[in-house]
Order: sequence, then structure tokens, then C-alpha cells
Amino acid sequence: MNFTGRMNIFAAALISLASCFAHRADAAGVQILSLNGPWQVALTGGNEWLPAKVPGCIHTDLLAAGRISDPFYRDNERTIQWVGETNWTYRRAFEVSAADLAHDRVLLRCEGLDTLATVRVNGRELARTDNMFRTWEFDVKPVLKTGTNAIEISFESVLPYIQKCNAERTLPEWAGPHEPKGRAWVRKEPCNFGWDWGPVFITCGIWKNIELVAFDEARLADVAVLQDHSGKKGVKLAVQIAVETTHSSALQALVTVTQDRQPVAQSTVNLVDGKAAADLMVAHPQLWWPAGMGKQPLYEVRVDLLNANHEVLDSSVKRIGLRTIELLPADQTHSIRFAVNGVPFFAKGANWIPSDPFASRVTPEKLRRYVADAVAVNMNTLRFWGGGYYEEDALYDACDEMGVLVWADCKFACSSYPAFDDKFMENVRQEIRDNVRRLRHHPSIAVWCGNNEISLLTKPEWSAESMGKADYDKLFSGLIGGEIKALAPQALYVPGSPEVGDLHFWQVWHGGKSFDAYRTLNGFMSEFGFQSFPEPKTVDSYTTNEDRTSLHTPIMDWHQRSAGNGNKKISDMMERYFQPAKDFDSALWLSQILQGYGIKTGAEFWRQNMPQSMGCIYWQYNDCWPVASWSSVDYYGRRKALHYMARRFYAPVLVSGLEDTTNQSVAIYVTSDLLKSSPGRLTWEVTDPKGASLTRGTEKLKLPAQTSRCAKQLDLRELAEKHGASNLLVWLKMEVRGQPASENLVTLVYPKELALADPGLKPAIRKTQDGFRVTLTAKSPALWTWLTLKNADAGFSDNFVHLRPGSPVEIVVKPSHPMTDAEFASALQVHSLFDTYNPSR
Ligand code: BMA
Repeated sequence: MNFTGRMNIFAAALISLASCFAHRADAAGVQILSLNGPWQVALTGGNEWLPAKVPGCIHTDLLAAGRISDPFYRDNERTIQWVGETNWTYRRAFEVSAADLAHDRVLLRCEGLDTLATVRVNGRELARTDNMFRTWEFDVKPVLKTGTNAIEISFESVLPYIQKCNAERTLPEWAGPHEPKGRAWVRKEPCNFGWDWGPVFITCGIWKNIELVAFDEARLADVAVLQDHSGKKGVKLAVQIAVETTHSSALQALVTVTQDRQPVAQSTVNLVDGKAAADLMVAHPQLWWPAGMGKQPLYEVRVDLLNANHEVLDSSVKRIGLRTIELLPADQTHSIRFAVNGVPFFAKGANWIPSDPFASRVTPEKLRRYVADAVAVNMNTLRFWGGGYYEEDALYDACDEMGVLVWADCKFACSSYPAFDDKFMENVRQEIRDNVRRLRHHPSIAVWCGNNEISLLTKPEWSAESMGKADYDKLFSGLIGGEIKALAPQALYVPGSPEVGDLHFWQVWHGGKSFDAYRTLNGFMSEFGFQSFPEPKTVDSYTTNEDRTSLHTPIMDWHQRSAGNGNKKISDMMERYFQPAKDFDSALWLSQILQGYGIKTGAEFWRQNMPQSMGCIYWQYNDCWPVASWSSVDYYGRRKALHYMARRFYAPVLVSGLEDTTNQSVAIYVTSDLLKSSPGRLTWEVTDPKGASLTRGTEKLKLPAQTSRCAKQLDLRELAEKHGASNLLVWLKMEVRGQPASENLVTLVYPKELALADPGLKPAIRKTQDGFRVTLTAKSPALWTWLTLKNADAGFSDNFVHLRPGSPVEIVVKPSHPMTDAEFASALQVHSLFDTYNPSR
């Protein structure tokens, strides 16, 4: 059947898709016809058309059509590799009126085509594209007609392409055993080809908005906002405007700055040669701060493009925050560190990866929840790692609003890239321009970074294992650095991570060392991590009973991608620190306690050593599918033990201990990120594992602002001799201005050596307005006590807490669906470390 023949059936089937141009909500002139929504998809050359959804991708379309089964279940991934090896075509019809076509210019705008695409309108080839990160615009006025039009976009599998390129010249890279080689030849999300925490799903499709854009006279092509904080009268904004015109006419730009809808400053400027710059003064500026250091006031900068009749041709709104940012170099007493508004601070956070292999499934609400969950555990920084895709505006918006600074990697990771290829370089140049223009106004962006870890595979010359240094510099310093400097002259840029005094420390996970190895170095830690399993509910979602007979069944291994038998690394480390788990579920939970214990060891040490260490960004925050990984929040948004522990080890005021097992002493550190010096009280108590007090003490302290120091040295030799080191629990508490600020527990031995008794945990339940308050009491110390609900998810105000007799702990539980008192009481389960190994529990 030829295309026209197919068109008739197609047009009839899609009659409901007919749409008309709509004015952009905020502008009179530019008109938009969204082509999002229902499309159809078929094998290229085939004639069985399935319903499709745009934005989307082939995997989600086939899933919705029932043509593939859940890609995450067991090893289904293996059976659907054909999807990424196949060429696919998307199509739809749309209506255009004569009035629509009367506009000076009519463009097809594609915000994201994944990846090797051929775009045809009414049977005419418009373009071939080769970069999923770019925004493409094509002049479609000559090919459109009044009435029904047809658009068809064919996607060629990237696999033959990268194989061909790699056969001609192999690009050295780090890739897992079942990951296709040569991913760096194509500008497509690197982890789409698999990663050491991610599946191989080679997607294709229209993954972002697609629309027709029509306008007369002119439209805004670019708006940039620069800030000058040097004056006494306020913050001066320089708004740089560029327009695209269809014919020469007198144009003006009206620039309005508002805060909470109240006008703050306004200016009108004439456009000369399509350009203008407006200077505006924001008097009494309210500065934007990272979370924990102040508020996040946001201002809107609106530009209205006016023609000679004062009609609005186009508008743009950028939401900004007023702040300066610096990355200060390391010196003898400091590691590198960020300073916002002149105030250096300790960066606390984690590394972000794409939260789904199918990007269009990620909703703004989901992204907002992740950012809120980061701030809830006292993070102020996220690093958007370089192997994913340039993150959505919604994620940056949430970071702006909640005060999370972003270390924004450009999307290059763990491979060498063909910087010797001019076409490739030009493609990258356009990609950087598109994304920097889209994102540069966000106050949350602390630093742009060229790549992840490629300096580690760079040598003076190209070889089978390395990228040549000259090409590395050409791509990451020259091209990307140059573009960012030109487009965002006030932004910070570093060519790569780790490269500027930040450290990726992998000797524990990849090197098999114990957690103590974290205590051997200082710096700005931009990566370090240890894996755990997700909780039983999540593991249940991808396994059968038989898969859960051990941590090392084929399906448990399938959902583990780290080189060198990751699941064994976890169980070996569990054995090193903890008594053997009594069953499968206990082992999953114990792996989380282990992970939290390990990351806490590092995080507390680096905070103790502030300012020699000024950053702790653990690997990794989130997951893109249900898997054993380094994450602290799993694919379904369920917090792992590490996430709860992060709230404590990232607390603004931290009391922590550094044990010396040889000399049997504990150095007590008090670390304050507070911007003001504060009065506090430190309390320590040593008990035996039954909770009997052996010694205690308290001391008033002054906590100087943003300082860490050893406040007390506890000599435990006598107690250790008398009771045995494995019978000592050192409980620490810090109060600030009479309020509890931080609590901690330190031991001289590994947890497996502690002679814990049955803690006899008891919950008392009280219904609250939107959940239940559970008050936990214990007869003897209960370590890492956590609550779960049988067959239901819930939000827990805290979890994995240490309990002592006489010190009840309250946890507020908000079940994911309404429950009666009786339902809640029968669903509530209380566990602690003791239960993980005691067979009778
Ligand atoms: C770092 C990251 C990732 C990787 C992680 C765990 O090197 O940059 O590429 O997933 O380690 O191995």
C-alpha cells in the first residue's frame, strides 16, 4: 500500500486528532499547534499500525498495546531487545486552515527526537536528525496545505549505525558485558545502552513536545539575564534579547520584573538589528540561598516583544533567583568549596541519575517529590550525572524552589568521544546551545560540568584504552567550555568530574576495602557509594518465589549490574560487619542497614574534617528500575535505610564519634553548618547492651558558626577492660538552644560483635489527622529499629532509629491509603537488628 493509500484510512481513524492553532497562553502573536497526543506507530515498512502516545517512546507504546510484557519483570529485558534493534515509524494527521497558513512563518518544532530520525510531512522529506538532546525546527510552510496534513517520523535503530562507526574506528569505553559497544558515536542518552545499575533498553520515538509554531513579523529567539551584585543600590539585571524577524519593522521589548506578581522594575528598549539589552535595578533584593542557609525568593523576568502598533508578538518568562556563586580553589586548610552570596558552605547531597529508562513516564510531580525528599534529609546539593539526559525544566524548577544546588554534568560519560570528527563536534555545539539556553536562568545551577570520569580514560595520545588529551581538551574545554562561557558568562564551568579537586572514591565498593577506607582521605567527595538491595516489596515486584530462595539466584543477579558479582560484594560485606541474616527478607533489609552504616562512616568523617572536606555527594540518589544498586531511594520512591540515616548525618548540627579501637577511645565531634554561633549542650552516656548505664556526662558548649571540632575525647580503656569492648554502647546527644539537634551511637566493635538482647519492642498507636503516631519503647537497646506496613506503603517520619530503654521514640506513619485503627494495628510491623539474625523472631 502506498503512503497516499494508507492516508485515507489513517485520516478517517484520526479525525478526532484534528486540531487548530491556539494562541500561546501568554502571547498574542506566536501561535502554537500542539502535535502531542495520540499518534500511530508501526514497524518501518509494515502496515500494522498501533496506537502511540507522544511524548513517549516505542517501549511504552508497545507495552500499552500489549505487545511486550513488563520490561522490569524477571529477565523480560532479555526478550525485548528486538525492540531496540528494529526501525519504527510514527505518524499522525492534523488539520491546518488557510488562515494558519497565511502567517509569515510556519515551523515544525521538535523538542526531542530519539535519535536517528527522518521527518516527512505530506510525503516530503524535511530532515534527518541525529541528536536526541537537540531542539529541531523546520520550515514547513511550503509543504503544508489547507485541510488534513500528514506527518511521519521514521526512527532507524542506532545499533547498526554505532556498530559500523565502531568497526571503522573503535572508541575506548567502559561498558558492561551485555552492553552494546560504541554508544559514544551517537548523541543519545548514554545509559540507554545499559549501565552498572541500569537495563539495556534502546528507545526511539518523539520523547518531548512536538508542535507547529506560526508567527508574523518577529518572535523572541533568545533571552538571557545577567546579574550584577556589586552595586550598593541593589542587584542590577542586564536582560539580553535577540529576536528573529520575518521582515524589517520597528520592534520594542517591554521587560518587567515581578516578585510574587508585584512589579519590581520595568523598562522598554528598542530592538536594533534584532538585538536589545535592558538594564533594570532590583532595589532591596532578596537573595536566593541553598536550603538550610536562607530562603529561596524567586523573581520573574518577563519580556514582551512589541511591534510598531504596540501589539505583543511574543513573550518569554524566566524565573530567576538573585545570587552569586563561586567555586573556591583548595588550599592548605580547605578543599574546593562552593560559596553562595560570598558564604562558603559544606555541600551535602547525592548523585542523580535518570529516574526511568523511558523518560516520558517521569511526571513533574514525581520529580518534585524527589527534590522534596532530598531537602527533607538535609541535602543542599544534587549532582546530575553525565550519563543520562539533560534534565527536565520541572526538576530544575523544584530545585530552584527548594534550594537544591545542582552540579550539572553535560551528557558525556565513561567513554571516549570522537572529537576528531567535525560533524560530531558541530552536533555537540548545537546541543549545548539548546540546553544551556533552556536552563541557564535557573538559580539552582551551581556549576556546569563537561563530563563524568572521562579524564580517567584520557592519556596524552589516543590508544585502545584511552582518549587523546588534545581531543579531550578540544571537546570539553574548547567547545563545551567555550559555548558555556559565551552563553552563560556568569556560570561556573569545569571540564569534568573528578577533575577540579573533587574526588570519586571507589576503593570500598570496587576495591573491596572496609568502610574505614573512607577515613583515609579528605576533599570534596563527588562520588563514593555502596550498594544495597531494595526492600522486599520492590524485590517481589520483579521476582517469583523461586527467585527469592537466595540473594544469588539468576534473577537476583539479573537485577544487579555491577561488575565483579555485585550481590556477592554485598553479602561479603554483610558478613564482615553483621551476623548472618536469618532469611531472604532479613538479608534485603540488612543490606540496607549495611549500606547506611557505610555511607554514614564516610559522611560523618568528612563533616568532622570540615573545612579540609567541604562536600559529600554520595553515589547515588535514585534508581531507574527496580534493582540492587547504590541508591538511597528505590525506583518506586521507597526510601532505603540510607535515606533515613542521611537525614541524621546531614543534620545542620551533627554530633558524631570517631572510634579508636586500638586505644579504646572515642573522639566526639560537634559539627555545625549553622550560619550563627549557638549555645549547645553535649551529653554522652556509655551503656551495656542491656541498657545499664556505665558512665555518663554532659557539657555546655558554644558552637561556632560553620565549624567542626573535636569537643571531647572519651577514654574507654577501663570500661573496656571491665566489661569487654563488645559490651559498650556510646550514646551521644547534642542539644542546641534547649532543642534536640543530633543523636548518635558509637561502638568500638563491628555490630556483629555486640551482645544484643531481645529489645522487647512495643508500639503504642494513636490516630492523628492524616496518619498514625507510633510510640516505640524498648526493654533494652534496639539498634536500627524500623517500621513497615504489611501489604501497604507508607511515609514514615523516621525509621532505622536506635532505641534505649526509658527513651521512647515517636514515628508518624502516613499509609498510602486510608486505614482504620484496626487495619493499621494489624498491618504494623516493628523490626530491629536483633530480628535480622535471631531465628526465633
Ligand atoms: C561512577 C559513576 C557511574 C557508575 C558508578 C558506580 O563511576 O560515574 O558511572 O555507575 O561509579 O560504578
